[in-house]
Amino acid sequence: MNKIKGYIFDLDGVIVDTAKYHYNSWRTLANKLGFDITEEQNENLKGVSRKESLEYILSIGGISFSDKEKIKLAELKNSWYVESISNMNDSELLPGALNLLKDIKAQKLRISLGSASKNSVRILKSTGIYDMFDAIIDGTKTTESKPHPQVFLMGAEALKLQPEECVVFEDSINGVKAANDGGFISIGVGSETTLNHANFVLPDLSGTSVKKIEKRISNMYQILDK
Ligand code: B16
Ligand code: MG
Repeated sequence: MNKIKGYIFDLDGVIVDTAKYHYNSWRTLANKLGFDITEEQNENLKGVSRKESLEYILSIGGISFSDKEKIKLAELKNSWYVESISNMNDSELLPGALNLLKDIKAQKLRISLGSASKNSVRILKSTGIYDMFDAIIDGTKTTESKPHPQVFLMGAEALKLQPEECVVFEDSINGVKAANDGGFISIGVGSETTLNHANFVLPDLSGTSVKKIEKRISNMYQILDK
């Protein structure tokens, strides 16, 4: 078993709950186009890029637009989204996220972001955790969307580590698949049933620590070695 030296975090659903802001903004767009979207449909948008999310929304409404019009619609949604996250602060960090980040830093291990969002820097800065990241890989740097492992492979590379030396925290099925396919240890954050392909699942990050994560991983390998 490799020593874990790098911790790669998805953003929405792991560090902050921006899904509710995405939902409201997509819903406003859908309503303006004459239809509605449900919270269940919003689940399918988690971890999905802005462009692909728009395609999904338009498919729900059964409406087609030209590529140029789609760019305008995505920009419009993003302007509402950016407005809604403009007042975010550290109170919106999800339980345990800050403590775990501090623990990783204290142990001199490395941290990268691995997010689809093109607004990640803004969110990390407004929640006060930007400086804790050694690398930030997000939708402004990637060409492929999860479940493609690119975002995490770029994260490991930026940390100068091999995938086997890194864990990935993810709340989406596509993100867990991306981590697994890239050769990372995947830790699902959320429902055990939904994220059953992760190496293991935590309900959230509260109460966890580098030590506890290392122990879970070492137990996992002990079982595999038997
Ligand atoms: P933006 P993650 C994802 O974040 C969100 O879950 C997803 O709903 C959103 O469409 C995507 O970021 C792109 O976000 O419009 O800000 O570029 O989970 O990959 O951190
Ligand atoms: Mg996510």
